Amino acid sequence: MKRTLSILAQCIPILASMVLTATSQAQATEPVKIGFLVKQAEEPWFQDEWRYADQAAKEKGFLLVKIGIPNGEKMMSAIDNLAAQKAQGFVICAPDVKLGVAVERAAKRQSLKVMSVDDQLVDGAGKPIASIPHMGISAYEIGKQVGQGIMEEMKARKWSMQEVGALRMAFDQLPTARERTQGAVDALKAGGFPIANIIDAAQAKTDTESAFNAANIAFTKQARFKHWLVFGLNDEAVLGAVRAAEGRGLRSDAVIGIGIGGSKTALNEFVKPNPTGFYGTVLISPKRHGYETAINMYKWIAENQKPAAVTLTNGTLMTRHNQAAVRAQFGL
Ligand code: FCA
Repeated sequence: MKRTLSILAQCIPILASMVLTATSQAQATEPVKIGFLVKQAEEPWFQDEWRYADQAAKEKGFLLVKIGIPNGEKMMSAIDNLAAQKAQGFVICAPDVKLGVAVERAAKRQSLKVMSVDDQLVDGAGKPIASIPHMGISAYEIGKQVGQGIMEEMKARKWSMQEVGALRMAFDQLPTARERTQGAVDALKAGGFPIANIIDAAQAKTDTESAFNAANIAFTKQARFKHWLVFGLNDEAVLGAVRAAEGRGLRSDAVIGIGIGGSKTALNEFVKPNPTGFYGTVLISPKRHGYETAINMYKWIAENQKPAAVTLTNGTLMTRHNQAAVRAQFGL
């Protein structure tokens, strides 16, 4: 009996170490799986982001799970779904930044790492959640580039500013949208544009259709202007307004619109044989936002390297004339 006990005692550490080795092997071989959740999967910008995130997955050999999350409910079930599939983390552009606390809580509960892209998540008081790493655009600066671009083109056309309206396509509940259009407004003011001629058109959503509807109302109310400048948070906002202007007979000789993005929405306009009121866009980088965030998340999971708290990317004005060169500069 004594002998059996002593053999057993000798075996325990061996058994324990076998169990430990098996567990750590399981952890080491558990494939890295990363979610990439976006609020508007049909928007070309987000399609591009996904495409570049896929490239990162291929390069590093991790699995990428792409899910569209048009509302809070879909977002919460996507996070649960990722946990059920044993993902270790996700990158997110939420349908509403005020869902920030819910995102962070769900991620913690499921032991998932989380970082945000494009739209920075905020807490109940509207303050950015510093513990969630973020990659976004330098919204105010990029907005200023938009404002300077439309002012320059307006001056080149020698329009009399008194006859020009400037349409701000507004989506003010989203901080990055507010900052972008504020940058443009400030550039207009700095260029001497009359403040009274800046007109707001509030969009219900950030897509082309909502922009079209909002702009139509504004154009009807402000029929006194002969020419229009148009700016907003993205290419869809400006495109919707440009289409609404066309419906009222205002074409490329009467409208100067500059968007933000530079994905297919803008490129489709540039390849049309005749220029439209969609004069240009500030190209931002879906490659950095898709590829780099996915790589950052991978390194966080596999190498325990937490991404920088905030990374802001910049943009370059692109028109139909310089599109190829500017895109090449961005490695697109
Ligand atoms: C926001 C906008 C998108 C895109 C992105 C960088 O999420 O809604 O259209 O501009 O920022």
